Amino acid sequence: MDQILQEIEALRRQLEYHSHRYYDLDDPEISDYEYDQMLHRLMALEDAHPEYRTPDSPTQRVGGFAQNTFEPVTHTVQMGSLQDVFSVEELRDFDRRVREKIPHPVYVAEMKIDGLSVSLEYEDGILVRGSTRGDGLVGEDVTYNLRTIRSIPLRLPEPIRYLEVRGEVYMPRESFEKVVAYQEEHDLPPFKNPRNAAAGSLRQKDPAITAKRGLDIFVFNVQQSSEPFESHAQSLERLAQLGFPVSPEYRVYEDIEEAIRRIEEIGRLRGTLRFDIDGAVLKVDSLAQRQELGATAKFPRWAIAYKYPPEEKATRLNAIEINVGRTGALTPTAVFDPIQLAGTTVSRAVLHNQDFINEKGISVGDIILVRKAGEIIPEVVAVKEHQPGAPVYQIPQVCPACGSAVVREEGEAVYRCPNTDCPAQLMRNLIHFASRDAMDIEGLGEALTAALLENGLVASPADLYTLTTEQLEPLERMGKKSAQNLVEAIARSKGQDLARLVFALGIRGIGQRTAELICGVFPTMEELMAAGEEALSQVDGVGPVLAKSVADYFATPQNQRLIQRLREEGLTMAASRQAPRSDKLAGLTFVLTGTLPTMSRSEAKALIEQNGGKAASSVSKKTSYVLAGEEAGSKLEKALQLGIPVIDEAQLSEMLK
Ligand code: 0OX
Repeated sequence: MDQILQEIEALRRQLEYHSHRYYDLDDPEISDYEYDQMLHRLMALEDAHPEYRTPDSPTQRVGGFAQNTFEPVTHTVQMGSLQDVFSVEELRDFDRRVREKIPHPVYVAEMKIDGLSVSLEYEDGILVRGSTRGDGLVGEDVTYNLRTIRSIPLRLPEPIRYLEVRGEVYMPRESFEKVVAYQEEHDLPPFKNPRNAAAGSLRQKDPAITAKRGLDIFVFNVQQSSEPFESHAQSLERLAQLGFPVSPEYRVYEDIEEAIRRIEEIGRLRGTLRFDIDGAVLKVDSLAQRQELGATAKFPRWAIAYKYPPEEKATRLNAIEINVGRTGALTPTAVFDPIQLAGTTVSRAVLHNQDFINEKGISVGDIILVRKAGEIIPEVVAVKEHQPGAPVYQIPQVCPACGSAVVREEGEAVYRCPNTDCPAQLMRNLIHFASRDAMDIEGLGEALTAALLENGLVASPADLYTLTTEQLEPLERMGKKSAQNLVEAIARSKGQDLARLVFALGIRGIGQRTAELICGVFPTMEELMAAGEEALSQVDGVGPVLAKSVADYFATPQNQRLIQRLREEGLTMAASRQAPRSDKLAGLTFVLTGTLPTMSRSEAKALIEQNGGKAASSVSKKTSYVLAGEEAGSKLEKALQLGIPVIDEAQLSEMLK
């Protein structure tokens, strides 16, 4: 046999063995470093000899060579959905309807995992395709992403001719917390809840990103199989035997009341689980009886979903904090004794505005009811026990940051601090100015901005551009290198185009999209400043309110001075002619090397950045792709060594289509 193939197969056997020791036995024999080296060697060999790549190779767990196509997949067996009910009485009605046809049904009660339904297809024991549920009839091919989920077997212990299983991909709470921290640290848009995070992760083009998100799965149904089954419970047992993680702690009942007690118990256990559930499912066990019961136009008659009400807890409201936002809006936040809700500890909730507080009659010291309705941010439902005699909380009439008298404009629900020099507003403004979608100044986060303000180093976004490494170095947790990096990042941001700058200015109501629309019509700062309310309101997608907001902003002398200073510092005051922005490359890091056929390196870099990607200067394990042209040198070699995929200019263009 070919020597290369022999080495490939030996590496696969070793990697499978060590992965089993690490993940299943929690008893590794080799270091992570040694494991990674073997894996990268295998990746490099498979890259060099794609004819030897197999769908069950350990390299499939980390992604890297292929992109998901999201091709439509027509499900051979429809992936139906369940009828939802919200009361125990409706479960009894369901049982009565079942018993009209089946006098003595056996039921299976399961948890309803809050994730995304997927189908996994195995041929001769090999996972050949995985797809999302879609509308139940047609889903999308996400095979490469699903292969990165560790608990999904790539190869079954027996070469079963054909098997299609259905399961729910979810993000365990532990993974979710890590993802939240990562997104925050890298100024990336946050996910609302584990379900959204799982959905976003499964819909990544690049499986290497999915691989890092810590997804997991529970399977709960055999869709099709070359092996016959008589009951659901029997099929779940078989799936467990084949190595699938099956529906957790499912139970079998002959009495509906016992099944209901179990469903209520699952409801109480909800907060203690490693994952989110949004209900319980009750299913008829016998597959023949399922046939007999059939389905309505929408749902099967043999199964039903019971949805739990959002978990609520009582706690003491200890304080109400007031935060001053970028536009001066005063937002009250409830601070209460920590409680466990949906598996996480919470101690704060937004109170929105004075009307919300009045409506619920909230005072500090009250016992309040808090719930988490699927979102990270919890909400105050009601006051449970009012502190006798305490008046309803009033938002202060002066700004807590600068002491200016607050104003509430007609038709607005919020109080605002009118002082544009207010330190709290300035802080929010600077953070927004530097954020990823605005000027994208890497490294300028909340803590550093606060330090710059406290030390009197900046009082306006324009001051950022005069900062020197000497001024930065003495700041806490700031070394020579990071000071240098920050100064460079600030200088780089001068090249951002007009739309980013306009968004960065933080004009009230002007988001990224509106800024782009406006700059499409007024492509220079001069034209934009001269435009006036009337002309601005003619821009497609810009109504009179936004037009007024922009015109007012540029009519204010203080803002005109800011623009003038930014111009003097050398910021770009024109819209770019480059391809439109997208987030197609979000989360991907590229390293450029060699001469590209049609683009200069800096054009390619701008293109990557405009589409949400990053361009780095050296190849490391964090590199997603090396973009190589002619006469590529050591970076290309390094990429091959590390098994990092190498693409050319045409492939980059393909990714942007
Ligand atoms: C879940 C879940 C979803 C399978 C065939 C028709 C009903 N989210 O955990 N669906 C089903 O059952 C489907 N069971 C589950 N456990």
